[in-house]
Amino acid sequence: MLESQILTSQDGAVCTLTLNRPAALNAFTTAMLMQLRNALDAAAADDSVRCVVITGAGRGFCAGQDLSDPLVKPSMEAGDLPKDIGHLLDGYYIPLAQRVRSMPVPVIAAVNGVAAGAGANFALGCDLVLAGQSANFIQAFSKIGLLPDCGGTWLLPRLVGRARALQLALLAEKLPAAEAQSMGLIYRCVPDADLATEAQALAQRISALPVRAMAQTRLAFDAAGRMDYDEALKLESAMQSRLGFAADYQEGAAAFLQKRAPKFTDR
Ligand code: T3D
Repeated sequence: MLESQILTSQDGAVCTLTLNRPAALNAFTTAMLMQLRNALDAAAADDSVRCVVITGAGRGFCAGQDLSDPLVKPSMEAGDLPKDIGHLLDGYYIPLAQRVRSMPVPVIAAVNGVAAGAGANFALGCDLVLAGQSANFIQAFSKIGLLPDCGGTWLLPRLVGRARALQLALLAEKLPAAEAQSMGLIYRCVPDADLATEAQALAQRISALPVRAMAQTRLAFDAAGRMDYDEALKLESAMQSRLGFAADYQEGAAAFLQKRAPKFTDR
């Protein structure tokens, strides 16, 4: 039987998904994209999960789309018709990117090695990106005549500004994790040997916090990006109103006033 291309494990309230095609630097096949989305769906539906960590097996995080996948492999014979890559994006990458962005709990990318093309932008679409010091981010698309996908056109200018986004996308150079941190592309670069421990510790810490409010914060940030200031203020009010009725706010505020540790349960 074929080994699963996504490994799932759980420690307490933290679910870890591992991209598992190490011989190809975890490049995405269509089977893997489906399995990853299914694993995220399962984590979203499981009330015992309060934080998700995504990492890669072996020396890479993800080398982007597997260019040998029959769905995208270029025609090498005269007379073959080129394939429509848009179908791949519509059927696999868009639902995956949207799934991450709509998770009811925070998602951490633990980037353990190279993250290229859609692999880089998939990581950057997660809520917090930790990377090992030897990891690199590469917007590899321009090298093969494509533009940044898997959310790249939206994410990059917002994360680092237009000038740097164009630098990354046009030149497609390796961006070391430490530089990615200093330009604000990722949350933090850590020593390689500490990455897994740091990612799990962060996820465990988050899982004890009000995760529903965190997921709502992500939604509000994304929505505010499409609004003017007054609209964003109104949205904050509407969303805060709903959070104010939820158990976590009652618990958090009561625990503060009673000088005790809170126990958060909303999701
Ligand atoms: O049609 C479409 O493409 C639509 C979708 C687009 C979304 C995208 O993600 S486009 C971007 C696709 N990704 C790339 O172009 C990156 C290609 N890979 C590389 O440039 C390099 O592999 C890396 C810079 C990522 C790493 O270099 P290095 O020297 O550390 O490793 P390597 O030797 O190149 O790769 C190791 C193995 O992984 C190798 O296999 P082998 O020769 O040992 O059997 C290599 O072929 C394989 N591999 C790496 N990336 C891919 C891949 N196989 C298939 N697809 C890949 N993307």
